[in-house]
Amino acid sequence: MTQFSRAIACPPSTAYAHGISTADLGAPELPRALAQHAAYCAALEALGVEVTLLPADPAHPDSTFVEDTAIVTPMAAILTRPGAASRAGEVTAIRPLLQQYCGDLAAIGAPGTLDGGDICQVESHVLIGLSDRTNEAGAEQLRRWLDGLGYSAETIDIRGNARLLHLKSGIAWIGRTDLVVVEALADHPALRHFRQLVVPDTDGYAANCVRVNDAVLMAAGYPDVIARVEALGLRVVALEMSEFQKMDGGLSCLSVRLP
Ligand code: CIR
Repeated sequence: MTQFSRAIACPPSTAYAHGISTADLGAPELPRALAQHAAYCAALEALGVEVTLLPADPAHPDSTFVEDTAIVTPMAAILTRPGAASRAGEVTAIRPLLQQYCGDLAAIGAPGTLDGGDICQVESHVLIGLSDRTNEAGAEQLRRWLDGLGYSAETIDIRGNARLLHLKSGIAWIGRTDLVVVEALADHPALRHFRQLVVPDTDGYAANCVRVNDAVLMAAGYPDVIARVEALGLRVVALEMSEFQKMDGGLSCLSVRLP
């Protein structure tokens, strides 16, 4: 499977608490969020991933969720067009760095909108979530771009599922044919060829985990899900995510990972 050697992340800024949230878990504490972010970056570094930080950006409170701004494959990268108006400008910040690492960049254009959190890559097959952030036009632009790379794609419509902001809020590919998936998505036809580790709704937040090289980064506090992933023979690195969960953010959204 793809080995990651680099990642781009962005620390939460002084405006972090003003980001979009439906979680109803209270306001995030910035010092704690910064400590959790630093631990996340240290975990990536320990797995052999060199992390480059974008400057914290108070003009964009959600900019720490950098995954939503770009999709990177081993061959090429594409900038997204985030579906939330307050996040549109975030793409500008990552563009130069991504250009430096990936060369020429494609971009999703109007009327398409697309958030990276809706994109679940499984080697050369990609699951695209249709959500309140990613519309049909954005999904179709991405599908055509992926087709040009020789990738296949399938959409999963999560609109109407209030628990899922993005597709990857409820699904993660952790290697081979293994998916961690929330109950609500478990029977979806697009997932029929996968072995599914289905997590109960009470542990739904743990479904957003990330396979990075020989380990899986997972949210701490979900011992049952962690034990089941470990039972597949995988090493788990558990990370405190409370201050990101408060702002509807999962583990995957804190980085753009690059081969
Ligand atoms: C937002 O609503 O856009 C942010 N507060 C959270 C984004 C989380 N992104 C992700 O899971 N990929």
